Amino acid sequence: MTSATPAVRPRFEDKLRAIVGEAGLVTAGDEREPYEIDWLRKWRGRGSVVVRPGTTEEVAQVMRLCNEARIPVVPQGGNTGMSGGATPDDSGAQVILSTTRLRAVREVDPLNNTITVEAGVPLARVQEEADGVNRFFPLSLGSEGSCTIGGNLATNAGGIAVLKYGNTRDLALGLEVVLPDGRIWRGLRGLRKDNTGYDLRDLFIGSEGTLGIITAAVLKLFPKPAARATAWVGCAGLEQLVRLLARVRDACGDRLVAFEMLTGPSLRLILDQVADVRNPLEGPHAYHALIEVADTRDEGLAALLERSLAQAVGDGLIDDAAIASSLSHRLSFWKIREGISQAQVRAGKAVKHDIALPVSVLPRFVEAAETAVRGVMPHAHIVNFGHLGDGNLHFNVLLPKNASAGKVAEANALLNRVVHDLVVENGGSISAEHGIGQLRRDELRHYKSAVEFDLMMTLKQAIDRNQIMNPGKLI
Ligand code: FAD
Ligand code: 2HG
Ligand code: ZN
Repeated sequence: MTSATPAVRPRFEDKLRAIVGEAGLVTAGDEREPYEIDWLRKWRGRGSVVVRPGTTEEVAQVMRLCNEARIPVVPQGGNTGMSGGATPDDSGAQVILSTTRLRAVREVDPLNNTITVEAGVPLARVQEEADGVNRFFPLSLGSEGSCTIGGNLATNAGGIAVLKYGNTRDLALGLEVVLPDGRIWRGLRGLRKDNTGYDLRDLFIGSEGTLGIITAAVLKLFPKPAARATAWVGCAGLEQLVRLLARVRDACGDRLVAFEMLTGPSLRLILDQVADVRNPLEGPHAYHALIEVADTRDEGLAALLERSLAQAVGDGLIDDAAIASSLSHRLSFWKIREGISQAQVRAGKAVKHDIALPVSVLPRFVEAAETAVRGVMPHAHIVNFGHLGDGNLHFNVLLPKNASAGKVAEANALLNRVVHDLVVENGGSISAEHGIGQLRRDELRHYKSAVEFDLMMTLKQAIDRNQIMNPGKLI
């Protein structure tokens, strides 16, 4: 036996500090707090430390260290996710890995129509960079000022332009990913064609931080629209809106970019909770749509939309419509639509259902779902709105602000079962765009077939052998 004093092992934190420097570490409790609570203020956890690497190599070293020490890692981008995926548990043992210092725009290539950005770049910055070279990046969400490209990819975010451009998965060409053991997959290819085996890119998109850290991506750019026309429509029922959607699409083709829906009660909630918004139409309507068409050339776009809507009013399909007459008028329509999440947070506690169904099925689904919800909760405040054009509804139920955590959990379980059973019976999905996170983890287990779940688990175990990536989320 040696009598030498055993070397004191440097604390884990010091090892992290040696990799990322002082600027890359947040240790104090009050400074950690913004990373430990989500945007909705629905989940609160406690991390051991927040680490903010500044380069892919630093991410790789941090992951190697955590993997060797078997320390769980919770990836976090802008922390705007709606499923609790970026919040640590309350053990105080998990490291929060924030990508907010991975902020470089590595390349903009207008000839290849691509942009290569690091994961922590906010979505709005990508839109601006594209605009700067006369191109367009179409992903658009209410959170675009704060959410990051890494988070968009990890959740496969949807938003308002999916019906024309697809979701984030459709907008990504290549990825760079740090694996749980610290190896780096350098897949930043700007190719439209690449048939070289299993599609690893698509495996990481939508994996919600459970398979690795996305550190950079090559994204597609598009021609910049030169003209837009925007309308607000009121009508009596969802059936009418679905028929209007088909008509506008027939008339405008792929110039139709957005077709968003708000029920009367959803609009009421926004008007009550959000400052400086007003109903674009006279009088109440059971359903509203915000419709936007865009084109690279302005060849009577507004007139085309106007004609199509005038005909729909004439045929009694819709009751009223307003076309935005200026940019500020257009933005006032979008301000209403984008106020809905904040309005829910201000007014109560929402039980959220982020569901997708075939568009043609939506009217009968909504009728059945409203009846079923009222069957178990007669006075339910249903806040139903969403991206009608791509079949994605946010069929939420708002509970009072003072509802206890127990009551919220109880209502969540009860309403999830009622709504999700109907979704699945109608060929739909229990998560259209917000992902599974911790919110729908039990629901995923409940509804996935044994084969599908087993395949997902096999992939998870193969890539994250020590199960350190975002435990308790998704799978
Ligand atoms: P975070 O919230 O930080 O993380 C989300 C998930 O991704 C977590 O599981 C996290 O672990 C993982 N993650 C984050 N970064 C990485 C990375 N680099 N590598 C690996 N995993 C990572 N969503 C929509 O789809 N459509 C909408 O219309 C929409 N509107 C919204 C409006 C508002 C007002 C708000 C607050 C949110 C909205 N969202 C919407 C939800 C949210 O903005 C998106 O899910 C967004 O993609 C999350 O990005 P983020 O950077 O904030 O990710
Ligand atoms: C939206 O469509 C977002 O506005 C948020 O996806 C939905 O607040 C919600 O439930
Ligand atoms: Zn949405």
